[in-house]
Amino acid sequence: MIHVFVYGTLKKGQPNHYRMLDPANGTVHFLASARTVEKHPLVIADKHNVPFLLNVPGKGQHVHGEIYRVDTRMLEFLDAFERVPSMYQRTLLKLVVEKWVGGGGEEEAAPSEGSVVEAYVYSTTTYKPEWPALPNYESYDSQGDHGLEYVTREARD
Ligand code: PCA
Repeated sequence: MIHVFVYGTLKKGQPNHYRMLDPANGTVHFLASARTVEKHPLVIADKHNVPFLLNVPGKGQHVHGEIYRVDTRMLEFLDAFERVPSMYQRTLLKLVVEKWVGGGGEEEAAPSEGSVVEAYVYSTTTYKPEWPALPNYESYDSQGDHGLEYVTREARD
């Protein structure tokens, strides 16, 4: 079972979520909402207003996101889309389950609320020196009060 925790534009309602729903990219099943066990800075950076979870545990907030079960094809798609390893690095992260929905047919024991699970996350260790000082967020929303709307891949020049 491959589990991926998404906290940014891949979440439901965010600009890249539809890419996970395209069967050509593989399959996903939503499993749970969750938060990072350790605090991490989630910042919005670069000229395209891209969300990055900085690999700086202990700083920032307990970041909220969604855990999905994905197949290897989807994992390969996401790695390519997130430009691993140059833009993001995919690492395992500990998460506190908020609400486990599960589903998708395959038997998988449902962890209770508050239990700790591990999933892959697209975080970055290769950030610019000023990024840790940027405002950080607990839960990413491209349309949030910050006004830093995400520039989609298609809209970039
Ligand atoms: N996509 C990945 C990492 C940041 C982003 O926008 C995600 O949603 O988790």
